[in-house]
Amino acid sequence: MEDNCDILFTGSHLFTAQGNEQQTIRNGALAVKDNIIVWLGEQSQQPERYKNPKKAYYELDQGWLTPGLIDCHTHLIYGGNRSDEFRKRMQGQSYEEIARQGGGILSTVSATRKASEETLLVSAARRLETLLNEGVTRVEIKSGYGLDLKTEIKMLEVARQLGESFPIDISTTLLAAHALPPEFKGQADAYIDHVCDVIMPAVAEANLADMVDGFCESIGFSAAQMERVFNKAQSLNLPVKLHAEQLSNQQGAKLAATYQALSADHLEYLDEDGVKAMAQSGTVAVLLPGAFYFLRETKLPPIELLRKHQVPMAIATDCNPGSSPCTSLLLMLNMACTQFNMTTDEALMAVTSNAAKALGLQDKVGQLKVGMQADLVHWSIDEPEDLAYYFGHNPCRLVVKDGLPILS
Ligand code: DI6
Ligand code: FE
Repeated sequence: MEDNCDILFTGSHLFTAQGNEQQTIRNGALAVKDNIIVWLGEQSQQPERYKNPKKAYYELDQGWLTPGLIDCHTHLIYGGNRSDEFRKRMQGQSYEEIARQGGGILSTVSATRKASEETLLVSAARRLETLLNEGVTRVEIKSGYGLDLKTEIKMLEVARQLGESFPIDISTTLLAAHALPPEFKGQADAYIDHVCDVIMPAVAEANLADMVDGFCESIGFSAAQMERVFNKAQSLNLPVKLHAEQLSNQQGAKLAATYQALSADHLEYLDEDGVKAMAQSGTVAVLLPGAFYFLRETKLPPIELLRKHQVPMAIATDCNPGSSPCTSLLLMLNMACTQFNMTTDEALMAVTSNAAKALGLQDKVGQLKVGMQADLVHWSIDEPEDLAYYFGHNPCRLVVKDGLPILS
């Protein structure tokens, strides 16, 4: 039949992440054609024409079908690791002290510059597979451990290659303004010139970055320096986001909002002015419970204010060797609830529709809705909130991506 579908799912409940009365559909069915969702609803209402799919029919045994999860903030590609630094921190040194002594981000920069593309690819692929096994179908990956043109490009090329070789979509972000490289010591403004005049145009020309990010912090770059990066990004038509208010309040979120940033991330030290600015510009608050936990931060991000001003909240792993060596987005769901006092509903939206928004992809992924890309996960859980309730447990049973089953 002309009007048939390719893939049909029945026998499961649906968590749509639409945030309306269609948020959950009990005893649902969902039909896919050309990798796009063409119908979803109660199984009893299913149109006749979708009953004999051309490619695959999944008769699921209860459980829940959700959109593929989205990890919207990672530094997944890096050389070496920093367990030695963890040892030092556990002996009393702080993250900032270690950074000021030339360790921290710069030690990963040195390891990443030395690593071959192949080495970076293999180690990042392992981390990516772990995410995929927990139902993650899109991952944002930042550069930022090269801090020179050659290595920033090497990292972004590895990110693009991962997207080609894995059944997972990758969004790439240029984070050249992550730290001051040793060859520019004492010359932060000159490095920002180099980022704007050399690195950004070359990366844009090669179409290697979907977005631009920076680290606005006393151990990173000032708001004035970030503004220069954002101006350049705007002239290259690249959307921006920002690591803001992680260790102190630098008014970074406000600046990011002025540039219609897709997201401002971390935000432990964000104040109400910053929250209001984000609400106005529609900037997503990306919260990173892994970094909060691993750095033993005690200042909580202002969840109550974000809620009050209706700023959309996302959660991500921040997977990186220094502040969050974590590859479990499900664990982040649990920690967003237990540590940040997010509700289980907020946590679920934070890894689906709001995470898509943080990447500017809210019209394409992150919801079960007619017209959306068919990135689908089936979980053996009784209720959607079980995804936030369990920790150290993976109820993912099946991922369907690009029309093909990945796990079972
Ligand atoms: N904040 C973070 O938590 C990561 N980057 C950043 O700007 C950590 C990066 C690292 O320590 O390697
Ligand atoms: Fe980060």
